[in-house]
Amino acid sequence: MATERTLSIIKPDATRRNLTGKIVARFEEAGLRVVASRRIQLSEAQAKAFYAVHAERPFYNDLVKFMISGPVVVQVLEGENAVAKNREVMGATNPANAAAGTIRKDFAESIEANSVHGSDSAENAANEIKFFFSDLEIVG
Ligand code: YYY
Ligand code: MG
Repeated sequence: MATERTLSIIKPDATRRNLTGKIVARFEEAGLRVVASRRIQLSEAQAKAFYAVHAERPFYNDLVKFMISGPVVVQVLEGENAVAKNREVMGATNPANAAAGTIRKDFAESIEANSVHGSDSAENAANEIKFFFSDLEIVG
């Protein structure tokens, strides 16, 4: 498996509790390298567009409100099998179902305030990375 890139977002519940460094350490311990990083306040339009795939789901409006409730840290992670590896380190969407030692098990507050986003396929990763970063901002 060649080196791959994925998009990560450290969500507002985690930045609010000053957990950015602890979460980045989990990525680095798993062999993922941070090759781009920016702390931003998402606009409502950006959050809606980023999660457009979920627009018809019952949780969409609350998810958008949550994602704009405070700063987020958007990052590009690089490594062997980065998409799957990041999903493994993150744990299941619902922290109640997340495996021991995962970010969501250890830090998430709820299924909504679940501390991190990670791309779920190589194709989505490419699109999500483009959503936030230009090629010049990614330094491998
Ligand atoms: O990729 P992942 O973040 O693990 O889950 P998704 O199914 O893509 O849902 C995106 C996001 O939506 C999830 O991280 C929290 C929120 N959400 C929710 O609030 N309630 C649900 N029943 C499902 C998802
Ligand atoms: Mg998802």
